[in-house]
Amino acid sequence: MPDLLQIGPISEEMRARLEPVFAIHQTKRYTPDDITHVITNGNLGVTPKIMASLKNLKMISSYGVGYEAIDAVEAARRGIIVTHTPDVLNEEVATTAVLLMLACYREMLRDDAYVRTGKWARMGSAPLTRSAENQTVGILGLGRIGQAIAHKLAPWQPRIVYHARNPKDVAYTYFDNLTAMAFECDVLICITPGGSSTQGIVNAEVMAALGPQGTLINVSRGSVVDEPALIKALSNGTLGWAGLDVFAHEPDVPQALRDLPNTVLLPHVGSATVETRAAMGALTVDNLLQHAENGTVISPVPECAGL
Ligand code: A2R
Repeated sequence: MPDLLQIGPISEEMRARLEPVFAIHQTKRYTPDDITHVITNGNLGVTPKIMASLKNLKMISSYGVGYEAIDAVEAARRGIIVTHTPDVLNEEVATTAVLLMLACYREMLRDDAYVRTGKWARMGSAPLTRSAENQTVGILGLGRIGQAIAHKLAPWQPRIVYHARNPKDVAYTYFDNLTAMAFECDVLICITPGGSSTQGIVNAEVMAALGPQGTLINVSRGSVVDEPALIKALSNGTLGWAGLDVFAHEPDVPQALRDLPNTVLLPHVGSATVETRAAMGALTVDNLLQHAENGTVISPVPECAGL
């Protein structure tokens, strides 16, 4: 029976499918040389120290699509296959992005409070909001989820533009410069991977280009947006609104951000529905079971695709 190191929680359904095949070890009690497989998630990953200590490691199965907390290049160099759970969460994260955008445009939180606090009865109709129809929406990262966001926005008839490392074979307009794209946009939706290549790429300059009537949506990683610059821009009116599912130091969200009325804030729940989390758990386990059976996997990260 191969030995599996469990980093982070797993559901009962996942455990029930793994237990007949793997001896599961918790992080507090295991013998490093025994471990051939690791199950983890996108937030916890595998630290370089743990990875280096597991001399017989063959495979890491990570729950979630982002895997910047795992050194996949080093894993590939050692012949360790890393898998993740792409695609099964595309629609859910795309829905979260659209919800955040609409909530900002139509001031859902302000107007919800308008009813709850009795302002409606005291002061009459709520102030008008902005229409989300026919906006220019810039998507930063037009990958699997970015394309799902573009499709899901269709009923609002947006003009879609995008920035990624390379242009895609799509009908949307490509910008090779993020700031130049932000100048053209009413809304900027971030859905790139995290990690060093995207660290702080949505900076003060990009926010100023988006402008006082602009809306920033982030459903990718908190690290992609310069958070202190965002607080400043939202506070002094350089940027209009922000809808955020992710933050620089989760679960700590700066009080200054929480105090701003022009934000909608979610606790990193982009994919967090019962159905989608079950699908992510199933794929995480399927990768492990298939590897235990015949050494192949279903959804390797690109760095390990050739292994
Ligand atoms: O490599 P490209 O040209 O396909 O662009 C990818 C883009 N991207 C970047 N764009 C600008 N600057 C960068 N430094 C940069 N690095 C990557 O992000 C691609 O268009 C997109 C990522 O797409 P996928 O790999 O299909 O990822 P998926 O499944 O859409 O998930 C995106 C992220 C995850 O990594 C989690 O952080 C989050 O959504 O849940």
